[in-house]
Amino acid sequence: MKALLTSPRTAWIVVGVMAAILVVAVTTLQARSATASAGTAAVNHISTNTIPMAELPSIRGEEMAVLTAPPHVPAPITRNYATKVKVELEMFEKTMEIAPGVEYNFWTFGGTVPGSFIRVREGDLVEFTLRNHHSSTVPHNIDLHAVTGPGGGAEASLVVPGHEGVFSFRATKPGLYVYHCATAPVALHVANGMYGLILVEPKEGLPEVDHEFYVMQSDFYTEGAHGEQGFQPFSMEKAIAEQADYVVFNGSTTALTGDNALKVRQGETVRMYLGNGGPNLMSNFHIIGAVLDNVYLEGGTVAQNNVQTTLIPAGGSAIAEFRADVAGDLILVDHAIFRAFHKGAIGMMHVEEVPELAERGRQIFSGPQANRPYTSSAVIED
Ligand SMILES: [Cu+2]
Repeated sequence: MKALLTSPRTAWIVVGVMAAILVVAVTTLQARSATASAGTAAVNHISTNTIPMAELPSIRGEEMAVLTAPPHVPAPITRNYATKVKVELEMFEKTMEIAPGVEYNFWTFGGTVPGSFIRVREGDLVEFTLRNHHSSTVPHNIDLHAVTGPGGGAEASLVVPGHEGVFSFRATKPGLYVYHCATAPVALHVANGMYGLILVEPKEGLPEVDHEFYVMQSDFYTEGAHGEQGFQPFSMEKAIAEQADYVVFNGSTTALTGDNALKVRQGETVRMYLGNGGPNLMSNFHIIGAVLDNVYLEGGTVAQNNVQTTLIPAGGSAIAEFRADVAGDLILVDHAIFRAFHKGAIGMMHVEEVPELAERGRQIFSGPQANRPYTSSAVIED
């Protein structure tokens, strides 16, 4: 370069070539930028066309919402019009067993973990009254993932102990949604059990089934190790490290086992409203001994068929449907399997045999046909 610049003529040639390169580069950049903005415009155009403005149906009359404790679900909605649904939900602290002989001070929506199941219809106007019992030690609120609006209702519903707050929202989008407390520190409120599910039933309804169940997974962090007896305080350290002592369905290791097992009869259809409160872990939901015929992934409106294990994120849900074709016990687990057998994420559904369907069941699954000694000819070398 130094040698080239010794001659003024050569120097001008170099400058000329560099200027030409610069012009080409700038032109190319301009062309790319034009293409990019054309692309952005096209995307915007598509998105505004594919999401039409929802028409809000007119509201006729009003009714009180029926709330249920897990594993129960309010009856399907038979109305064919939108109404004002009044939900009244009270929050209070309650010490309950998280495992046999292990007590935990849960913070609850309605006295259960997960909280009361809420069922409304697409288009309904939901008037929500949130009450914080005077014995509570802290303020609470509610963020419903079904709400379109700031904080999912959190700011509008913040109440100190002994107060109630009221706000309203339109259930514009059908699906199964998580609700949870969103009062700072949010993670602490969620870790103590403040979550539940709200179903916004599509206006055309859901196909009729024989049973509907409400099952929600969550993880808990205690000062003592899993199974350590007595009252166990919350461990912030383990929660931050995501080292769960308990991973459970419906708030305890025994909520769905023994006498609490879900019960159906052979040939009956089942719909499960599944949720995951977290606070940290994803649920790898699986039913040992069943294939899920339909799974509405992530609680939305599109169903996948013939699913073995469905992933439910923390703060997410799924709706699973199947028919109990074979009699016997089905086992609900988180298929991150140490959680099932060592941390509590296990439940049972007992399928009672129906005599007329017994033979059909045996054609689908034989049960044991042989168990006998045999002699192997294989030689195993070390
Ligand atoms: Cu709270």
